[in-house]
Amino acid sequence: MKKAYLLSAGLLLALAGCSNPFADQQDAPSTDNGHMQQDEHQGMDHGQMDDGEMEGMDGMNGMEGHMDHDNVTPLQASEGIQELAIPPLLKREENAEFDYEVIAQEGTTPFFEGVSTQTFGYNGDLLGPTLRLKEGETVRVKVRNELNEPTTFHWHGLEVPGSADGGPSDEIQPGESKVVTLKADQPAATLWYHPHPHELTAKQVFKGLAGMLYVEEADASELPDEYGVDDIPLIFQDRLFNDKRQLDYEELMNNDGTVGDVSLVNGTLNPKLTVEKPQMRFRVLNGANARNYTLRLSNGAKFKQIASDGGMLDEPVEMEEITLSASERAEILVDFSGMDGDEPVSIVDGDGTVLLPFDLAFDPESAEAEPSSWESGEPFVTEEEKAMPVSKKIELFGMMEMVTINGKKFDPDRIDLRQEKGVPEVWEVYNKPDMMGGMIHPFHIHGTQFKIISRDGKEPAPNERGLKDSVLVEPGERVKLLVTFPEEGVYMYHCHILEHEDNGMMGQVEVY
Ligand SMILES: [Cu+2]
Repeated sequence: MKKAYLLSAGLLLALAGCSNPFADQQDAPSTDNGHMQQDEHQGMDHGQMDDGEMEGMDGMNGMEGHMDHDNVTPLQASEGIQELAIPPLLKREENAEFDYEVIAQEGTTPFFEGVSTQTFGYNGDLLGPTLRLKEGETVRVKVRNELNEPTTFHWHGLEVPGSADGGPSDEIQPGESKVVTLKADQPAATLWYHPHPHELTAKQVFKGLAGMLYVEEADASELPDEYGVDDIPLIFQDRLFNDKRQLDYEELMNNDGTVGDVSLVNGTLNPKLTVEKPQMRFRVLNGANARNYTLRLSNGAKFKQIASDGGMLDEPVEMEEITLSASERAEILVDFSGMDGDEPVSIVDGDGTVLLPFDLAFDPESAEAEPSSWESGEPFVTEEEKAMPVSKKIELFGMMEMVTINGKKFDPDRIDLRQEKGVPEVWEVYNKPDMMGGMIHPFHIHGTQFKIISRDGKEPAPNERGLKDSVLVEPGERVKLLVTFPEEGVYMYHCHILEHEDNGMMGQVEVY
């Protein structure tokens, strides 16, 4: 259970102003420009260690800052002041040698009254536009680095050759650009893109680099699919600001995962969402550096999960809450019809903190929604697949800077595993506990959408019967994955707590 913390009073004052994080991006839907000021941030549990303190850390000394999952900084509730920003759609280029252009750049974002917070964004000040590809479509994307440091452009969840994946070996230097070819040769899914430069990933994501990447069905969908109307991306992130309301990563970072008390959804502080349609599809991304979210509806209503990281579930699964570790996605359908119109409804976190209040633009009691449903044909994992022997073992271990996979830290010059293209193998991922019990590690593999065969020998929950590229692994847990790489190249596999990744909790698999 989370410990209760007392937040200092007077956290939020509503004032007028403008802080739509996509204000200067093309095609940004207009929003109400509410604005707010925040009192001193609650900088709990973000102790830092220097290298000296880390040495000989075999006991309990120097553990301040360790992300004990029972002791995570609580989030401040949304006051529901600003309409949620919707990332604009990335516009297709005309008369160019490429189809899309994505530029990593610096900017400023007015989260707080009278303060310009230095941020990073793609084609704008914060976060990035949504890139939509059709199933089977091939596009050429020009990527350009206008930051003052190297970056890469990683297409998280897209099954592209290693050479197009944007891993740490694919750095683009400041001022440079290149064109990558992306083929969306996989089922419709909610993916995302973010930087992946060696030891700079956590900082660049923390400062604002992330965008949604959709693979969409080639044919018309039965599901709500009007972007920004009844089909809405929700990027949940927590951020920690310093006394000057800056995202000074070097000052604020925590080697065990930088967590903050400030909740942002699509980069909006204190968001609310005006809901126009009774049946809504939310594409939820945990875009945090480290925090796990457990999301539910404040009125206790159930919702349906329809997709996991890599596409549609076997069948829609009715849920009361969903837990997503860093980088995981879920598509959910919320049916507002029949809800009590007098009772406010919000998306809340596990401890009940309001993260996204809804403002219903219709009377839910008289509204009707057409529920979507389908039934699974075959079992998601066949008996044959379940009987396959484990051929690759992954052991996740450690915390803070002392994180390893199979006892080793990342070495760009070392290939850790090899696997043949198109040949499925069973990976067993074990999260080895330590003397303090251990912590959750979200395990991500590039270049593949895998199936979860089992968790500690048991079938995964119904909402995990869908393709995945990241999986939450509890301390002491053994998760078996069925992994197939459809393309060739060198791919990363790593913990998606971005500080763990930067600290070397990463390996390389060569697909031949
Ligand atoms: Cu980790």
